[in-house]
Amino acid sequence: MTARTTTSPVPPQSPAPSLAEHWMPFTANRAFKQAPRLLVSAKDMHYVAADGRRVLDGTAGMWCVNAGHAREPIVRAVAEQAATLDYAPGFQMGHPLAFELAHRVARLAPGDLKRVFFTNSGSEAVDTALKIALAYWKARGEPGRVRFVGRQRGYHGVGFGGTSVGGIDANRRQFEGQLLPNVDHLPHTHDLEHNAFSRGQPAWGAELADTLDAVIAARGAHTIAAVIVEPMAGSTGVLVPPVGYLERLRELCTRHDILLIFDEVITGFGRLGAPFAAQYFGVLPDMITVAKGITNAAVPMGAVLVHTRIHEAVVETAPPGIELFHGYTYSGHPLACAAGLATLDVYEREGLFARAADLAPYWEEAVHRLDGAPHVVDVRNIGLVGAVEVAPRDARPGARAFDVFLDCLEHGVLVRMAGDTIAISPPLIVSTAQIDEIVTAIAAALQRVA
Ligand code: PXG
Ligand code: PLP
Repeated sequence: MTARTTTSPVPPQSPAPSLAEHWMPFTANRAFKQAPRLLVSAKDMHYVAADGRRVLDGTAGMWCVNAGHAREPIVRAVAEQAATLDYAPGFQMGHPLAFELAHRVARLAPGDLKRVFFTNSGSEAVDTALKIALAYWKARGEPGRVRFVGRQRGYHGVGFGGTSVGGIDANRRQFEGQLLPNVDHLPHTHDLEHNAFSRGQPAWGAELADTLDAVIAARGAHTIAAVIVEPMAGSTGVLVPPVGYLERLRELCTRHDILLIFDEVITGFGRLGAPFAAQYFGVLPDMITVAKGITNAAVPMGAVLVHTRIHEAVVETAPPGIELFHGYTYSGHPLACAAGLATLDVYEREGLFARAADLAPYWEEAVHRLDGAPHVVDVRNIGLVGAVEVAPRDARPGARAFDVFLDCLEHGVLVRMAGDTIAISPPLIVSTAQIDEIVTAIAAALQRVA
């Protein structure tokens, strides 16, 4: 190391960082670096951009900042934890906060999903759930149950497991031929012919769940470990499950003794106005994967909520020793646990899940003001989630929605695009005036874009 010899002070304005080295995730890197969009701070419902402009957060970051940004109790909990116990090994050692958080999460969980395995992301939660499913069937003496069933347009993160059960073509194409074998995909449930401009759950489409029956007939139930679906598909552009659809998936899985996994990375922690979508829809899966809102995104964390009967088979009846050969350096990281506990306190103290439920009718009315706006082919909503689908421009899928995103950002509102759909999902602390502001910005953008 060379000693610093200069005595000149640090320049008051540090130079803009080089953009070359950071290979950005899911980003058109070359275009971004030509015209970067940088956020430098955030508080409650707003970001501040690098040029000093305030931006209203219509997307809770990326569906994760459910209590709003930089909430004081969460900031304090993380800071204090960093100074108290920054890290503790999680294998064959523990620290109290991980147990406390697991207990608190289990209290919110539906049914008997009372065992909690911590990960650091939704992707890791999904891969963990798939591995738990395999371990469960081995423990149960049915090692031939190795197949997974996902769904077209499903998003389950970017691990090899999640990519394999996922059904977004663009995410699979670069890795074709090298994903998990033994995966089938159900058809997605998006059908504008029957369901355009639905409010809440669309009426048509429960029978789409019967395609699972065909997969079972073709493969044999004795080969299928688990079915994994997002109860409401988020990333692919907000696909709301038709009335009766999830119930039918549950019935088929129960009848054939197949595990049902709900991927609630987006829907967990209040997005629909209940702790989990499982409670919102009244359908009980065997495992739930979560991430994002579990810590209000202040520190990365994910988890799998597991039915006690699965835990019993894998853990309680195993020979002495390690029961599941799986885990992460940062499973149950102290900072994430501190953030999680403080986050659950904020949700509870402010009644944010109930608040989301109370706001949902206003939200629905507001979002459907965009019915009939230029280019719009569908508007849909559920809980505090809304989606505006536009007709693709020429043969360039996503181009028009991207322009809407850019236009809204220029006018101080952050929305997301997923293909040709503009998705909105504000923090659950959003005001009705801010809901209006988001919808007005999208309406104005739709008037301006080509
Ligand atoms: N499952 C689901 C249902 C998700 O939505 C993941 C797994 C993966 O989580 P991690 O933490 O590994 O990213 C997700 C993540 C978007 C968007 O714009 C959605 C996600 C992530 C980033 C952007 O829709 N979902
Ligand atoms: N526990 C937690 C962590 C919560 O977030 C909430 C709701 O926001 C509750 C309990 C109680 O739920 P509710 O306010 O809907 O009665």
